[in-house]
Amino acid sequence: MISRIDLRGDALPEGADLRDLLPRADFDVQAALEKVRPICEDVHHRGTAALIEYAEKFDGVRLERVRVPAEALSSALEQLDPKVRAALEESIRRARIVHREQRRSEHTTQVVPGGTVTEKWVPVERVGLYAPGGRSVYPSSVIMNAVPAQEAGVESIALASPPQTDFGGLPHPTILAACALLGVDEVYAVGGAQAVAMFAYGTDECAPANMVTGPGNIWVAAAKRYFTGRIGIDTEAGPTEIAVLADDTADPVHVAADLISQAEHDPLAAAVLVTDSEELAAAVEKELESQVAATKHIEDRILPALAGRQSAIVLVSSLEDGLKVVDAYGAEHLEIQTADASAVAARVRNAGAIFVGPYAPVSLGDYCAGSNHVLPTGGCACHSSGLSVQSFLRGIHIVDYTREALAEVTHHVVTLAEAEDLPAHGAALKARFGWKVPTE
Ligand code: HSO
Ligand code: ZN
Repeated sequence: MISRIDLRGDALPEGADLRDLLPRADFDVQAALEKVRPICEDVHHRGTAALIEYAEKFDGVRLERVRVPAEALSSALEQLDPKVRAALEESIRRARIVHREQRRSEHTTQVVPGGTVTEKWVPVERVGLYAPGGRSVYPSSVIMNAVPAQEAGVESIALASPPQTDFGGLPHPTILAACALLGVDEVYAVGGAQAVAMFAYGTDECAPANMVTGPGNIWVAAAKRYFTGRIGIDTEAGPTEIAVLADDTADPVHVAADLISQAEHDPLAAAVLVTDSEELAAAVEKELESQVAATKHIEDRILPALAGRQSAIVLVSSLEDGLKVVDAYGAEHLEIQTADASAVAARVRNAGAIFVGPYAPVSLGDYCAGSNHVLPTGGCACHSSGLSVQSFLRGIHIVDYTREALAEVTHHVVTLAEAEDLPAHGAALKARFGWKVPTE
C-alpha cells in the first residue's frame, strides 16, 4: 500500500541529492497558468457579468448576483448544528489567543545619538479570503485565514467561495456560518481563479483587495501566481503533507492513524514516515492495512494518496539521519514521535509546523490547537512560514536623523555613492551642508 525507501547503508547524500531521493507530488502550477490567464483578464474587462458566466460554466449555477445577502449568513448560523457551532467557537477562541500574542510591537533603535530607525507594523487595508467548495468545504480554513487577518487589524475582509448547486447558488452553509461567527459579512459566491481575479482587479460589486489568502485547487494557486507582484498572497497551497519522524518508542497505531488523517484530504496528499526502526516500519505497514479498511474516503483519496509516489516509509540508519531527511523534505506538517521528542523537535529547521510527542497529532492542529493550519507545502517550508498575524502586517522603517547625526556619516554615504557611480546620491547630502562634506 505504501512504498519503502531505504536510505540505510552508505553515507546519506546531502542537499539537493537527498531531496531528489524523497517523494513529492507533481503540482504543476506553471502549466495551469496559461489556462487561468484568459479567465482573469475576462474578469478584468467584464467584471460581474464574467463572474456570473463562469458560475454557470464551472459551478453549474445560474446567479443573479454574486454578493451573498446578509440574511443568508444569519440563517446559515441559525441552522448550524449546535455541536458544530460550539466546536467552531472553541477553534476560533484558541486561534485568537495564540494569534493575538503574535503581534509584534513597534520598535525604535537608536543607531547613533540623534539617529533612529523605528519599525512600525501596519496592517494590510483590505484582504480577500478564499474558501474552496466541492471536496474541501473547510470552515476551519475560514477560521485559520480570518483570525490572523483580524488580529493583525485588517479593517476590510471579504470572502469568496464557490456557489453550490445544492444550496441555491450560495456557498456551502457551514462556510457561511463560519463567516457569521467570525464577523466576516462581505461574502461572494465566486469560485476558482475568477475569485482571485475579482479580488485582484475589483468589480462594480467588490472593491479590489491588497492581498488574497486561502487554500484552493491548482487553478486558484495559478491565479495567485498570475497576480503575484500586483497583490500579496499567502503561499500557493499544494496538496497537504504529513511527515512523521519516529523511533521504536512510537506507537504504530498512532503513526498509522496520523498518516491516514492527512491522506484523507486528496489523492495527491503525501504521507511520509521517517524511521530508524525496521520493527516500527513493519508495524505501521500492518496498521495501515487494517485502519485504512475502516476509513470512509478509502478508494478515492486514502489509497491513491498512500500508494502514490509522493508517500513512503523512509528507513534511515539513525535518528540523526532522520533529522537530515526531514529537514531536506521540509514537510508542511512534521510530527516527532521519538524518545525525548521536545529535544528532537528543537533541532528541526525545516517544517511548516511541528507536532511534538504522542499527544499532538496533526488533526489537533487542523482544528483546535490554536496554531494555524495554512502552512507551506511542496518544500516551501525551507523558505516560508505558515499564515500568521505577521502575514497581514507590513513592517515600515521610519528613519529620523538630526543635522548632527547626518553630518557625522555623510562622508561614508558620499564615498559609497561615488563607488557606485551615483554622485547625485552623495550630492543630496552635501546640499544640506553648503555642498560640502561636513567633516572634510
Ligand atoms: N490539514 C489541512 C487543513 C485541514 N484539515 C482543514 C482539516 N480541515 C492542511 O493543513
Ligand atoms: Zn487536515
